[in-house]
Amino acid sequence: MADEEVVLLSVYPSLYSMRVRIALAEKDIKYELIEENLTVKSSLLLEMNPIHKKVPVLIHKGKPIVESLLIVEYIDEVFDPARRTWATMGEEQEAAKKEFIESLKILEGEIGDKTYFGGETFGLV
Ligand SMILES: N[C@@H](CCC(=O)N[C@@H](CS)C(=O)NCC(=O)O)C(=O)O
Repeated sequence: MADEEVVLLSVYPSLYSMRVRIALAEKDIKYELIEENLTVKSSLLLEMNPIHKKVPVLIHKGKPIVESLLIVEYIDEVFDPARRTWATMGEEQEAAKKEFIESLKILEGEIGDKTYFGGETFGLV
């Protein structure tokens, strides 16, 4: 599964960290949460975010992603079932296909007879 080896360096009152935790929860991604103490930063935090030394840091398969907005974008792209339908093989790919088809059914149900999600004209939605 793509959610193997996901670690989040976080700190409780940080809204930036919460943003990432919400994205992980929405995608139902299992991860290890490591709560940092920002007065005594861990060697892992300093290694994974050596320039800014800030949380949140998402570590996926040993590689760090920093900046909460970029992390959320990364989560959306990498853990999207559409990507996993071509980026994986075997059982994981089959599971991704099923998940993707279920997502499309939800979208089809929502769009109904409209031409676009936002109505009859093309727009941001
Ligand atoms: N732009 C960053 C901001 C991250 C940030 O400011 N994190 C704070 C906690 S809320 C931090 O780690 N501060 C430690 C420090 O400044 O030394 C993001 O969106 O991830």
